[in-house]
Amino acid sequence: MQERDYSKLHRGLVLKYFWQVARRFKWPFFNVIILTIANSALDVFIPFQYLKLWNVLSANNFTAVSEAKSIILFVLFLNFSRWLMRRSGSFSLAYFQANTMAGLREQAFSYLIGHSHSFFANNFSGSLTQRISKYARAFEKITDRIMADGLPLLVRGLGTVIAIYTLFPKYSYIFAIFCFVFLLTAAIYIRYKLKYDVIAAEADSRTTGALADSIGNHASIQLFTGHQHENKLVGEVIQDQKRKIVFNWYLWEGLQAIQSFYSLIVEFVIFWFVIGDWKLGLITLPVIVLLQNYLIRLFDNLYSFGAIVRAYYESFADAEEMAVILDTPYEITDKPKQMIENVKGEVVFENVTYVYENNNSKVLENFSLKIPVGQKIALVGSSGAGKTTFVRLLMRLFNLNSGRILIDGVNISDIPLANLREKIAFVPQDPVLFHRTLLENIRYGRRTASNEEVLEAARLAHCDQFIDSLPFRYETYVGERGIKLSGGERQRVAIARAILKNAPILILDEATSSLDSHSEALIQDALRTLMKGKTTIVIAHRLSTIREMDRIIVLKKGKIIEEGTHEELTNKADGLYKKLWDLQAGGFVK
Ligand code: DUT
Ligand code: MG
Repeated sequence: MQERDYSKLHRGLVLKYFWQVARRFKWPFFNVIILTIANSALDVFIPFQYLKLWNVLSANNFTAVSEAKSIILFVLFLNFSRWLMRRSGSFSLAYFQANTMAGLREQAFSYLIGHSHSFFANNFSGSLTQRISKYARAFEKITDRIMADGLPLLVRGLGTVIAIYTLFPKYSYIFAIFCFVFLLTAAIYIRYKLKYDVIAAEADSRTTGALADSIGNHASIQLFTGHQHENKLVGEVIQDQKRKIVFNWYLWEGLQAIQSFYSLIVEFVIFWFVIGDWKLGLITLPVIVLLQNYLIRLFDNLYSFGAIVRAYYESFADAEEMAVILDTPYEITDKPKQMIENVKGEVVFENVTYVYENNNSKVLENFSLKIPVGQKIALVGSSGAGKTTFVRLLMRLFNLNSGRILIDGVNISDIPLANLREKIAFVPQDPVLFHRTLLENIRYGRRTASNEEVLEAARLAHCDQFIDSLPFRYETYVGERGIKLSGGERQRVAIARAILKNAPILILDEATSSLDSHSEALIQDALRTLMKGKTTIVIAHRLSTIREMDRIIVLKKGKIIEEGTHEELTNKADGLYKKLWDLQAGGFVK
């Protein structure tokens, strides 16, 4: 978890994105505010009626009964209005919060998912998921505190001071000073305490992390009998968290202690004065009862202030993590200049240089390559040579550092992203699937495809062999990331998607590496059909699968070191390709 700095919260940023969604529901929002204010004002006004009632009853004359009755009828009316406002306010708040939270989740997801490949490489998906829900919850937390405590505190605090002023100014000054000191102390104290909140929150995420790491490695723990060892490691983290939490809770208790001490003193001071004023006949019994009534109610409200300040900081800090992402422009800008239609499939790399952010070494440097329309090329080379990077650049998952890439003579950075990617079918090295049905997963290749077309693609990719043996066949859910399928089965699903997509440029990154030789031979057949008339880039370590390619390109550290057909390259006396081929074919180097 990142170190939080509460003094530098981007409040404006958070409010800007909250408002973007909340303004769609501004009527329920204003409704809640007005009802809450009116309701809190009545809370202050009603005890006044009781004061009148005591006065009437203590006067003890003939008209007292009817007057008293009309007062309590009026109180009934006020209480009924309060009930009505409170209830409809709650409904409005529920409507407003639920709608805005849903809107915030949609807003956050919709923007976040458009970020670039590198963004996701640099941020854990688990923590991003958490940020979206924390963002929406922060909104709920802050609006809850404002409507339930903040606004009522403001109105009742002010209302009480004004009400008492009309009766007896001296006491209103005492009340006002008391409120001010009470709130100031709480605000300062909580600000000081925030850094311990951060420490406690960090300890909490450390515990979560340690638990997740150990549970995720359950297989290793069992294989290496690490149970006791893990108990000790995880136990230490839990104990450390305990120490931090206890200290934090003690701090909270400290604030409560100071506040209740204030209350005790102010109550004493007020009634000390009251006795004096009563002796002088300046204050009547009903007013004394009223004062005490106000005092008790105000204590309740004031105690909630600590929770408001805390919720305020926490909510803004939680929401800020997401607001910053919303404010980060996309790395890959989509400025549609030129659509490509009827793509023939000529691919040209011109002096392309690319460096990964986290890695200083250049993966591709001054790399040039021309693939004529319909040519089938193979990229080979040792692990880390830059093969996957090459195809990612062609799909514009990253921006180049220099150089350019052209498809049919059009620079790919001028082509709208959706248009570019619609023209390329890609089977990745390690396909990841949605936790949805097989049918939906395959259909992702072309979401408008009919069931028959999906089944046909599945048959061509030899998916039907394993799908038919599953209990729910095409309706089977594949588990998170496709974990319930074997590596080879996932590859076949990815190939079926590519077949369904049927785009003019086809890229296969180790597409059949996890298949057994028999399935691979069958799928090669299907792929051969698929490649017909398409520009194809095949990446493979198993060289037997690329023998028939028009051109084989051997990469080493991002540079082309050999190229030619299989025959040409195997005839080159001391070429790298020949060495690899001999290794794979004969099992040893002569
Ligand atoms: N690399 C990064 N960051 C990334 C991905 C890769 O720094 O997000 C580095 C690692 C590697 C180089 O880029 O040294 C090339 O990686 P690539 O995935 O292009 O290699 P490959 O040729 O596809 O290797 P393999 O055969 O193992 O798939
Ligand atoms: Mg690769």
